[in-house]
Amino acid sequence: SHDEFNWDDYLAETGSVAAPLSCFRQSKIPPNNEFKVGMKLEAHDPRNVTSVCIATVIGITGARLRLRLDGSDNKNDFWRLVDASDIQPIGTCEKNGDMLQPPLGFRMNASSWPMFLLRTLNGAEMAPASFFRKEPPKPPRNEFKVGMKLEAVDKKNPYMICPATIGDCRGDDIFVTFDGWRGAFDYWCRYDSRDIFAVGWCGLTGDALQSPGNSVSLPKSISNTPVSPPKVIRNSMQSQPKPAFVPAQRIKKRSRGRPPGSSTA
Ligand code: MLY
Repeated sequence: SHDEFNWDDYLAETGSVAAPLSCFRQSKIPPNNEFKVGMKLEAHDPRNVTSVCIATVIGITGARLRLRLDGSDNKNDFWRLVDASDIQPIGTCEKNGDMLQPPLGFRMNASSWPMFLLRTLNGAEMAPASFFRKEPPKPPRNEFKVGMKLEAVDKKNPYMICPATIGDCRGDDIFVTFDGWRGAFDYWCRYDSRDIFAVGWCGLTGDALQSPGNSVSLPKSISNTPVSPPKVIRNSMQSQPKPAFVPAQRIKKRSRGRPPGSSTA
């Protein structure tokens, strides 16, 4: 329909190019997602990655699973592709001679873990091994270029996948900037991150791609003046064309990206 986000129109309007498929560590055709809500699996605890825990599928979105660690709270859900390397069928850990661990912030006394584990697995529906897909290989090198468009997970709202632009490249690191959000959600990551996708990914998986934000970098006094037609505003800090859409009602404090190497929470 008329107001839905359309990549072809947007690329034309912004005079930009989509990052080629070969840039991404993603399968060319998104993997099928056969998991069902309620199924259990093993997952590395994102907050303590050496621990392998039991996780339950809480939701399904495109090729991703919304996961919650058994014994954890509902504030630390995380999302994983069905071909992620850090999820596996139940039994894998034991087969490797390792022990399943309670999640960080286990809500009971540590001494109750063995019994909790028995109970949580008793009668559980375990995701079959065939549902897990092999992680795609890394592209041999960082082929991203500044200005290329992509679809990226908003790490502050990880259920959201949004139109984004490569803002900078340094070695194996890329700066992902979110179109129309004036830097507030931007982040550095490696070129082979599993949280970035080629233009068209959401269209293929059935994920809801967010629309760009409507923030442009004009002071309110100017942007509220009814001038027509709206122009594409170039933000000199990001050298990124901004969508022409709506003037900013939602001007936020600028948060600049951290340089690669400096670790973030
Ligand atoms: N509730 C939040 C959501 C922001 C999402 C930004 N992403 C899509 C880049 C807000 O409106 O601030």
